[in-house]
Amino acid sequence: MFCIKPTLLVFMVFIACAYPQSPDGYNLWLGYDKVGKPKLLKEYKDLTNSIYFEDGGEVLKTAKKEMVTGMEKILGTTLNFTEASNTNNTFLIAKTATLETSLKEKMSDDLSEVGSEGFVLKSITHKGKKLFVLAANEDIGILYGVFRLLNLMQQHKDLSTISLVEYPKIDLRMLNHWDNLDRTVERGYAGFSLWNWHKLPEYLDQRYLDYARANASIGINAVSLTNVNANSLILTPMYLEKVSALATVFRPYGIKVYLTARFSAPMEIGGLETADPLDPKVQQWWNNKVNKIYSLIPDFGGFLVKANSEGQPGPQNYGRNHVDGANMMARALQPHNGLVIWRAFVYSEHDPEDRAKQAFSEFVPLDGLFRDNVLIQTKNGAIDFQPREPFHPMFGAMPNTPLMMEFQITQEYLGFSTHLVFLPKLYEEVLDSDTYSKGKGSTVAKVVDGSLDNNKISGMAGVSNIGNDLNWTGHPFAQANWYGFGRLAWDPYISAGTIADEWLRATYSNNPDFIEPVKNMMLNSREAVVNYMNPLGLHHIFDTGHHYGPGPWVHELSRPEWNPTYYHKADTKGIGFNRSNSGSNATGQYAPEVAKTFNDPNTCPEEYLLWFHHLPWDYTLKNGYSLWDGMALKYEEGVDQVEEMIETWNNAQPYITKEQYQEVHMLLKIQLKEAKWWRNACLLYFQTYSQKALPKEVEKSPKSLEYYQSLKFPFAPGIRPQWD
Ligand code: BDP
Repeated sequence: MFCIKPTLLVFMVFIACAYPQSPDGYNLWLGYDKVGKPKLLKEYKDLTNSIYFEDGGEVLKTAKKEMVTGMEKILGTTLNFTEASNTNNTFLIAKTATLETSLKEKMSDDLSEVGSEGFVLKSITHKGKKLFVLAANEDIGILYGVFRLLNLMQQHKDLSTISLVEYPKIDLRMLNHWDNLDRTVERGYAGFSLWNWHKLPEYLDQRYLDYARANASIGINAVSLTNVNANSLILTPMYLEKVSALATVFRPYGIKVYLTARFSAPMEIGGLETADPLDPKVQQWWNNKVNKIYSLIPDFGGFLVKANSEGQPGPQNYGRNHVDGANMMARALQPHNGLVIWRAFVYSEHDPEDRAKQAFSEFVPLDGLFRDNVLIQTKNGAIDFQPREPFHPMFGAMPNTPLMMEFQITQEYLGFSTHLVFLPKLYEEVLDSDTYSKGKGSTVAKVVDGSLDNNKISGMAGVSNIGNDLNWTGHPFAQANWYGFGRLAWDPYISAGTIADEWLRATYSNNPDFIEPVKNMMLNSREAVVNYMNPLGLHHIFDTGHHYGPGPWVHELSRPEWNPTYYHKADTKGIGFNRSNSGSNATGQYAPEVAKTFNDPNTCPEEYLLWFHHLPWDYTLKNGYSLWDGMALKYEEGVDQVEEMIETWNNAQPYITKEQYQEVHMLLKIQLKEAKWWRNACLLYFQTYSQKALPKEVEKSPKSLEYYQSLKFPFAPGIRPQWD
């Protein structure tokens, strides 16, 4: 007879419980597995034995629904709610206004700290009994508190002594979708756009709701639906009705909708002859348009604008500046409390100045001139979402203007959705950078959350990596980047390690034998991609247009700063862009302490070396290797790191399903192939200048440079026709 040993049975049950509900990835980090540990389960059941959940509007109702959905799965039992609060309640969920006086007094310090969106989650002793309390000043705080509680349970945290006082450090926590009206997604690698414009407004896809749930669970409270390379049609009545339908789905989750506004819309859809921001007819057109939007969407967030950047129309077409343009829209939005998010991603082909300096030169003189409801959205670095960039010098340089951080979650320059790269490491590095604008400790995080300069409003945006792929983000691990962005927008001081830990537990398993190695793999993955793509401060050496794979040799594009050769400047003497005070002096845009460090190759952190310096091939690196050898070894290290990732994932097999293993394994194989492609192509190309042999540790390329240069990818994903 076939018989399973009891110990094996226990082991099998344990493994089965470790599987998330839906191995296809659709549930994201909201899979809510039943807690397998009996003691912990009992603790959770005791805490939630008798629940009073305050009744209220749609956000509170949503919070209650989410609690039921999540907790019933986690506990494997139905929840017991009481109509009114009573002394037998073990768990009380209520807003400050309805708390009984003695409880209110007990919690008043905490509640005064958490503002309108925060919450207090505490296990206290009340009238001689243990009471678990979730309290907040507003409905939305309760919703966030419910999601955090579920998340803590998913992580199997002990709640019996919990005392959590939480509130978002940043006001606007926003996703920017670069989705076109034809459902293609610029720089999107996870399928087509979620927004089915054709079927809206009548047909509301379940995904809209699941998308809102996921966002709210990590505190995202704003979404811009459309591409920054905007189409004016989105502002026409037909599309606004569709937008309104989406806003209605998102509202119960505390999410406001924003749209990208094309600056020339008054001409394209309004029949005006100009879009000059100082023309009263133009101002009136925007006022009317905005009024119409608010009549359909009373809580509309505002406009996100890309103007005079990469060919987009803007105020400069009429001899005006960014202040004129942004303030015109701000005037229209102000009566409705709407915001203008004006992007600082500008550079011009007619401006011979180093591209890295141009945004600063254009915007810093305008500090303090924007209206109160304008935020300037600034990419994390001065070029463009590279695998590594020093922080943008505008951070810290505009104390009288709220600077909103723009990170890219979609992996345009980080291997699309085929490479496993945990981006919170990148975000953390930027946020922790010290601008020195008000002395030591003036970190980018403090600029962005507004605490350094006492800004009235603050924001962080992430360019979304979401599409209609079954698992939302293409790569299962790219979900962690969406999750991590949300967590950092809520609190820019949380560590990448904490985020990885939380996400792994909520998504895969709580088993420490799984968590530790996989977490390390995630935390090292960003450095791996830097090593095999852009080590030592190299940047923008991607193939043209689609940015898929290496193209350091590209030099014939019409705009000089679109050519990789502009950025690496390799020649027989050496490599790198001299942005020091002996070169373009981009370093001069930083505070003197930072500039000093960057100016000298001996003090410049080596990860930024070739960003700021053009150095001879035999320049000696800190580890004693020549620049050429050191660079080649970095490329090799990147490839080796991917090999290690594959090994780590192989060892993780016992803790995940076969499908989960297989999916990431196949993707890692592609990543390895492409890491080798990067190493081989870049080293062969740079070798034509260095004329030096590769160090023996570096694997030789099986193919020639001509082969790599001949590769063409006309159908690489994420591109829009005008970038061809
Ligand atoms: C670049 C992208 C381009 C975007 C642009 C932007 O290649 O598709 O339109 O950024 O941020 O990175 O506006």
